[in-house]
Amino acid sequence: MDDRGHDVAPAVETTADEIAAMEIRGAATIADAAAEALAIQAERSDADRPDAFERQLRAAAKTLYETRPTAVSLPNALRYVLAGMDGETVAELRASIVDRAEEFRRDLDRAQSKLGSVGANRLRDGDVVMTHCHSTDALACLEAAVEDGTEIEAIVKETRPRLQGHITAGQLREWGVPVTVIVDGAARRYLDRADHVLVGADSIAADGSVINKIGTSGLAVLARERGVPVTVAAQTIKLHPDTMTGHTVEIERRDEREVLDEEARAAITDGVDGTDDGLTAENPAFDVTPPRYVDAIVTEHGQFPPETIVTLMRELFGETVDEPWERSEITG
Ligand code: RI2
Repeated sequence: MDDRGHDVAPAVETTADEIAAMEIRGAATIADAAAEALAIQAERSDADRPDAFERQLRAAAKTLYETRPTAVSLPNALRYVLAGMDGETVAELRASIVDRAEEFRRDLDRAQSKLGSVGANRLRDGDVVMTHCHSTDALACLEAAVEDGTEIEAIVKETRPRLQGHITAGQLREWGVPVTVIVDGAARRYLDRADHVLVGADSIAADGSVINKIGTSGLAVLARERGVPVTVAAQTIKLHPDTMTGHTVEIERRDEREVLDEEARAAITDGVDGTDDGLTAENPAFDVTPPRYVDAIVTEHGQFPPETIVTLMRELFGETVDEPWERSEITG
């Protein structure tokens, strides 16, 4: 039971906890896990009436929705799967959710590989690509380039505080790509050697702004100064439809201990464990890169200048979006 008295399957709670703790991370992976969790909820539901089943599904979606606020792939995935809930009986409703989740996950996979081949077309033999954080969409471009036989090298920013750059480095080495890992502060120096900056996105706003791991905007500004093009690899599940109606994207603030753990804090304060020692750390997980610093957004529908992305957004999402997990009535 969740705190509103609805039965949420323990496996859904586990997925939600893993997303919140970033054991499941990365916008596409989160979307995939959320769709899978809804299918599990449907399969394990003990509801004996259609209305009870629908309420359980909405409660599960809400539990998942409330884990992390910035990657729009999460609500987009939940919305998509719930929109497919259809039937007169619990058995029909269950089958509709399971099928829809499967379709969503298949499409997600396909979109990433399509996007990868579009992104790979931007790369030439001998190119050096600078990356930030770990994005499966960005890596799909590099994987497709490697598969095409394009010789590339990577400069991988480690990406404080959680060092997701190490995941990128590991993946690239598996594919045989020469990798140089640098600290985030070294980016400007190493941009002299880079031909591209390639990053992912957690959300893309209607004006073409890119919301991605903290540090992306600074990197993009430096890249512009150095004349290095910035490519954002993002499936359309990263498009944030609410921004078409004036909403902004919430930037997640994570625990300050990711920046300054207890040991580091004690070293700074000389062990004085005061509640108000005048020392705070802040940990915004994402930042906003204005469209003027982005050269292209690469999607499964091709590449777009950021300022034109709203056209695609309108086409794919329409003008309005709702939050079905907040609905109390039954749609039948
Ligand atoms: P894919 C990550 O956020 C990074 O910001 C990365 O660029 C983005 O998700 C997209 O990842 P976090 O979950 O969907 O590490 O391209 O905070 O895998």
